[in-house]
Amino acid sequence: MVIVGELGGGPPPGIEQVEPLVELRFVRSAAELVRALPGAEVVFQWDFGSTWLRDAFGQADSLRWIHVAGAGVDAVMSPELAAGDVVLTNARGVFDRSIAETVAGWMLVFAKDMVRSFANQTEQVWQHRETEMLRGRSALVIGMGGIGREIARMLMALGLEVTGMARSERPDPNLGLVRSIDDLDELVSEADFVILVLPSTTETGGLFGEDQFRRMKRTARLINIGRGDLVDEEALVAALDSGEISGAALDVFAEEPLRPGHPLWSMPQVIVSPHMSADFHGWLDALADQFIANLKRWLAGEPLADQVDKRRGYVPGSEAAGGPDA
Ligand code: OXD
Repeated sequence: MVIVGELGGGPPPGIEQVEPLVELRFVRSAAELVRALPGAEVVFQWDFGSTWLRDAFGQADSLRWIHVAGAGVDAVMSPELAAGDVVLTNARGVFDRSIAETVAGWMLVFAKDMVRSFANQTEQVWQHRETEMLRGRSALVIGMGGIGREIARMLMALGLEVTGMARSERPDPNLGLVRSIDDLDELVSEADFVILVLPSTTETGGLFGEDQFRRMKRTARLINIGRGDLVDEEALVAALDSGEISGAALDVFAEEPLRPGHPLWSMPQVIVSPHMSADFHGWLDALADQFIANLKRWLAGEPLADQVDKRRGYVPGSEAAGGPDA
């Protein structure tokens, strides 16, 4: 079994417990992976953003299972992986709550004008202001897997009117109805907060560009915790600059880390978060434990949990159970 890369600066916590059960090969570079892949049946993509495996996929002569320690599987996806019978699993369910808390936090930061309060405090300025209420505002959550559903639940608890959107319309126990992505143009113009929770796939790339920003309310804010390529960043900067939308909170970017000097860094109405919306104290243990539990299933010949539909880029059924998807 090959473990790809480092997360949080090291190997998966507790992985030594499987050493008696499988032969472990740790790789920390693309070249090491090319050497380690032949003969390996399992790859644990610990650094979920590494593209080494996608690049070296041709060397994988015995591969049967890839586990990605992340919500998004885009870094490993390729037409060859999608077409073949290698099973792909991910970190479904681990991040639902922490991402929902992050999203709610950003919305409160916007509504309560906290950025201004922090700046004023630094400068010892006492400036009384009135702030917005979240209660009664509308949120459109695009992507209704486990993460999107947890966000929806939390925002409902804060008193927002929440609309969920997925690939197709379906009934939902909390929202009554989840709307189809075909209704995006109509619904995006009604929302005070638009929250992107989608994976990066051939269908979702560039979903938000000039056209969507033009449709949004001038007072609306965009929140993206999905993937950077869902949004045309140039169009976003233009929409923020011209006041077409009023703010954005972004955890993901087309290129990460966001380059120094990028206009998004210095816009006061933008929250730039370094791809950490999910990462709570203990996340590395939770990710490693999830993989080890699945490895034990694998060794026992049992079906693996959290299998990703490789054409869709997410775990089907997580619409109802928890996990990242559309
Ligand atoms: C991701 C993650 O997939 O943080 O973005 O897990």
